[in-house]
Amino acid sequence: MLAEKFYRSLYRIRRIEEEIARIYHTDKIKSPVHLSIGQEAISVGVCEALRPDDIVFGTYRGHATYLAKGGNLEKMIAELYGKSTGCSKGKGGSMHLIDVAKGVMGTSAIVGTTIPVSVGYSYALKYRKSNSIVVCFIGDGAVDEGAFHEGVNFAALKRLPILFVCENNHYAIHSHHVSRRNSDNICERVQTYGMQAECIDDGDIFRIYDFTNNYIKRIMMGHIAPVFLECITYRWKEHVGPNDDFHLGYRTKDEAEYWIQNDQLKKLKSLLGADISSKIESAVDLETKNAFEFAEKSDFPEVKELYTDLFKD
Ligand SMILES: Cc1ncc(C[n+]2csc(CCOP(=O)(O)OP(=O)(O)O)c2C)c(N)n1
Ligand SMILES: [Mg+2]
Repeated sequence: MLAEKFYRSLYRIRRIEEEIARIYHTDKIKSPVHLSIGQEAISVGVCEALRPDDIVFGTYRGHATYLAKGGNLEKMIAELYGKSTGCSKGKGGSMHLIDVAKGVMGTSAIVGTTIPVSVGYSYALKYRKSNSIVVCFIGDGAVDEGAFHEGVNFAALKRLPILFVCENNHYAIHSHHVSRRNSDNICERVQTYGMQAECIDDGDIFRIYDFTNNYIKRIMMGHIAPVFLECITYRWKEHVGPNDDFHLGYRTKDEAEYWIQNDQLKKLKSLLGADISSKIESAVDLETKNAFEFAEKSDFPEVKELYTDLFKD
């Protein structure tokens, strides 16, 4: 049952990020964290529709993307702790998550940098006649970058198998999108490049899943072309860090209220019987506990590791 699968993935991500927030003040986590709490349903809805060979690239707010696509949990937590067992050997932190075996080809701290890489990857897939797709997750802030326009244009021109997913939470750090550009209609801008673009404005996980599923079906039938999906969403926590930030004055709690009421996790739970949800929760709670213990027990990288992996051999 879809709701059960979605709930398991969504609850797992929420639970893990809440644990990250809870222990952050202890300084055991050695990297800044950009929590996805409130936005996770986008990664889950998209990734649940993907096949193992599909590829994702994410942003520095990438815990949800990495986990939803099956990235290894223990290695993610160890990475946040800066431990050698982390997915980037403890040298990348929360913003540089990767799990090649699961098709998570990387998240990046620099806004928009995964766009050209994603487009290049999807070009390679088409060239090799693979029927896999690339999903390139970006924030609304990335739309302001030149790389976005170059990437979208090239993908449309070459009819590449790539799904752009823009998580529009309205803000780039503390700047609202209407203070950053003349038009607030991102889809309209993308359509000028000759690409199909649609917006899901209510955060509904089933709609996000269906959209992705339909895209994959079209690709499998040989209709190869890029697509752009804008998902309106809301970040509950501060831009970076574990706290709330409504006291800062750049946004209001009222604005958040619709999204808090609309929490997909709560909605999914109401679709499941209490026995099913509590079974899922206990399994995830145990897995979470074990992952943090794994990170605690792991070692920091040795000093000689400082200069390894800087360049490809
Ligand atoms: C090229 C570049 N410019 C500026 C920054 C600083 N910066 C970090 S996050 C961010 C906001 C990006 O907002 P958005 O893409 O909407 O993602 P969100 O944080 O909302 O998930 C900026 C400007 C950066 N990391 N990279
Ligand atoms: Mg944003």
